[in-house]
Amino acid sequence: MLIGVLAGLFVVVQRAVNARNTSPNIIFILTDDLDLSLMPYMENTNRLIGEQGATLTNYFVTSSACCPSRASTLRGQYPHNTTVLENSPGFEQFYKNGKDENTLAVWMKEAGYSNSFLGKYMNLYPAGVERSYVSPGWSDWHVFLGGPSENLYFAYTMNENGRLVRYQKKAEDYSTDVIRERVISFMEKSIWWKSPFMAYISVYAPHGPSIPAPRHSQMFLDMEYPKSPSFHEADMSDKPLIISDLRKTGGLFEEEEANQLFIQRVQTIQSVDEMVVDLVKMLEENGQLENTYIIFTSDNGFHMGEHSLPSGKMLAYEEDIHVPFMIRGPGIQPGTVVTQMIANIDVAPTIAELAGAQAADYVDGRSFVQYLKSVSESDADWRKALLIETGNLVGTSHVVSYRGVRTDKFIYVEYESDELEFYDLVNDPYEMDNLAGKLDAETLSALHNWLEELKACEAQSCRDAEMNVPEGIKY
Ligand SMILES: [Ca+2]
Ligand SMILES: [Ca+2]
Repeated sequence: MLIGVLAGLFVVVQRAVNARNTSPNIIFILTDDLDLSLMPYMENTNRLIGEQGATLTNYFVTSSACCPSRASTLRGQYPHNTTVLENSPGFEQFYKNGKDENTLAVWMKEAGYSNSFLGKYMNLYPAGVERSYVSPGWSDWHVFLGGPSENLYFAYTMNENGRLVRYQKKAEDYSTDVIRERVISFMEKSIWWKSPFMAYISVYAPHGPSIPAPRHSQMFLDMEYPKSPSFHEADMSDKPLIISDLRKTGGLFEEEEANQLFIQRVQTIQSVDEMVVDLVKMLEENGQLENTYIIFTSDNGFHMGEHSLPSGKMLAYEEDIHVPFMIRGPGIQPGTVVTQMIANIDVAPTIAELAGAQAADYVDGRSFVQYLKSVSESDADWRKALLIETGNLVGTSHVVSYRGVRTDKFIYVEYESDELEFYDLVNDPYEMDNLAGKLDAETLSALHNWLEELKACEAQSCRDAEMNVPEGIKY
């Protein structure tokens, strides 16, 4: 009898608590330059996020350069609409063009959320503004001050809610660990105030120079980089000159160099993997785990010797644009696999829908909540293509930008130099054989016109253009 009354009372109290806090919390973990080859070494992340929720097997970034990707993620727009197509001037461009005034954070704030940004906001932040500047919508702000030669693991400066704090080189200054402390503290405060929260955790790991926390520096020393068939691609005669030029500039990336860099990258992400354990534990202890979406992804991929290129990113090859994405949370069945072609421009509208917030009208992307909550192989209403676009590539003697369109079957890329690439992704998934020279004039013209439509699109016209696969593409 007593137990029955207590249980009844518990239900009543629980309902009252739920009424005050029914909006789900959002934790968004954005790594920097983490590519798919590293995922087998994120054991806790796989176990606590991926296996407990959904894995997106066809998730892409619409630009594989840091700043364009970050701007697209925050606003749900293609780079030509965020106006950030390059890493420099990066943040300054975003701010100057008024794009920083309205991002996901603002939509979430309007829906009653407390929002924290931790880590790397945008390249070269805070160029063009006061060093104490905090972007609109964020109630908690712990952001690296960037610079032309960024090393944001040790000896960096952070804007912490308007106060500039310099970190040194001691073990406890390691940036991923500092972020972990700050985010846990933000979550504690939000839970105490019964405020739904969004924590946007933007770690620097494993961006180069990949420096692990001291406690991880002796781990994984015997690892070998998993080399794909395109590693040291022997016949590069099919590739555009810009690609050959990148190769000449950097020299051949030797197998031993690839192994060494891979070891450092695996070591550097271990602190992120540990953070995931702490976040889940903290949520569980506070009864919030079942009311929180946790997302893990990366701002761009990375190549290390594929197509005989030196290590880097910013290109339209799969290694650079295809990145990991996993999400757990209310209504998502463990083990869900989402195969639709989803991109960083979809993240902001998706988080908004999960949170009950209103995304801005300017958004180019689409919410993919429908695929998280019920498994569907059908993509009748989903996009058939994605625009990939990047401005001037840094570090080359040629100033080159490109635009490309990727479907499930192929990718077509136009460089500013008028050089073209076309890969049959079904029969040539490693992009070894550029077929652009073999396409007939009609197909080339159809592809070119489609790309013209995509690269000028805005909001609904982007979603329409993504559906307009030209007929009669022969290859
Ligand atoms: Ca990056
Ligand atoms: Ca080839």
